[in-house]
Amino acid sequence: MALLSFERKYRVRGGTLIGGDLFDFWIGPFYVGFFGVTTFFFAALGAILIFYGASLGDTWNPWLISIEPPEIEVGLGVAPLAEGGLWQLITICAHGAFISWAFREVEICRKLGIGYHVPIAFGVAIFAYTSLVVIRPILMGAWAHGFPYGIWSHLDWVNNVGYAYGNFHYNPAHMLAVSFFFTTTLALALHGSLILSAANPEKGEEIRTPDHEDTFFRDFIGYSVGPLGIHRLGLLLALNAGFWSAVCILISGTIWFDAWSDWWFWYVELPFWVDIEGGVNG
Ligand code: UQ2
Repeated sequence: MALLSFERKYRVRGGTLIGGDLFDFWIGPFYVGFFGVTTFFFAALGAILIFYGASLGDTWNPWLISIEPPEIEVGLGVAPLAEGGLWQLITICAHGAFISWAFREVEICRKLGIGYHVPIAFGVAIFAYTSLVVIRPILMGAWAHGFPYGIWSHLDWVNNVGYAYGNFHYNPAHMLAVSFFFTTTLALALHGSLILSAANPEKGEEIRTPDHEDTFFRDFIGYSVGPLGIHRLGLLLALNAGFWSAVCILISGTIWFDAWSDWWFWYVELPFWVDIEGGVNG
C-alpha cells in the first residue's frame, strides 16, 4: 500500500493509555498523545534548566559547560539549585522525557496493533542511563556518584571512575558489554551489506530475493540465520550490550571495591594449580 494511503487508513483514534481522546491527534506527521505533551514539557524544562545552569557557570564554550551533581556531603539529600540541585532537577526531567517517549512509542504500537519491541528496547537504554545517575548513586549513598552533564566533564568522569577500579577493562561485565557492542556492529554490517547486495542490482537486472541472501551465507559458511533470525539476533545482541553496560557500572563500588584485575584471582586460586610451584601458594 502506498505510504500516504496507508497512513490515512491506520491513523485512527484509540490505543491511548491515558487521556482518552483528548490528546489523540497529530501535528503534521507527529502523533501527539498525552505522552507527547509530557515529553515536550520535560524536554523543554530540562533544556531551560541546562541553560540556566550554564549561565551560572564561567563559560559558554559548549565543550566546557558542565552541570555538576551535588558534593558528596549532600549524600542522598536535596541540594540548593546552584550546588547540584539543578543536576537533580535535570535528572528528573531527563527521566520524565525518556519514560514519556517510551510510553508514546507504546501508544503508537497499540494503534498499529504491532508488538512492543521498540519501547522495550528503548527501555533497556533508559535502564543503562538510570543505572548511572540514580540506581548506583542510591546504592553508594550519594548523588555525587552520578556523572556530570557536560561534554568534556562526562569524559573525565568515565576516565576517573575507570581508574578508581584499576583498569576497568578487567571488569567481566564490561568485557561482556564491549563484546556485545562489537558483535552488534558485526551483525549490522553483515545484515546491511547483505540487504544492499540483493536490493541494488546492476542496471537492467531484477532485485534478488531472500533466498539469494540465504544461499549466500549457506555457500559461504554453511549456515544462514535467516531473514527473520538476523533481526532477532541483532535485537538480542544490542539489548545485551546495553544490559551488561548497566551491570558493569552497578557492580563497581557496590559489591566490588578493588581493582577489577584482582577479581580474576578466583581463577588463579582454583584448587587445580593453587599449590603447584609457581602458583600463588607455591
Ligand atoms: C543471514 C540472513 C540475513 C542476514 C545475515 C545473515 C538470509 C537477510 C547477516 C547471516 C548471519 C549469520 C550467519 C549470523 C552471524 C552471527 C553473528 C553472531 C554475527 O543468514 O538470512 O537476512 O542479514
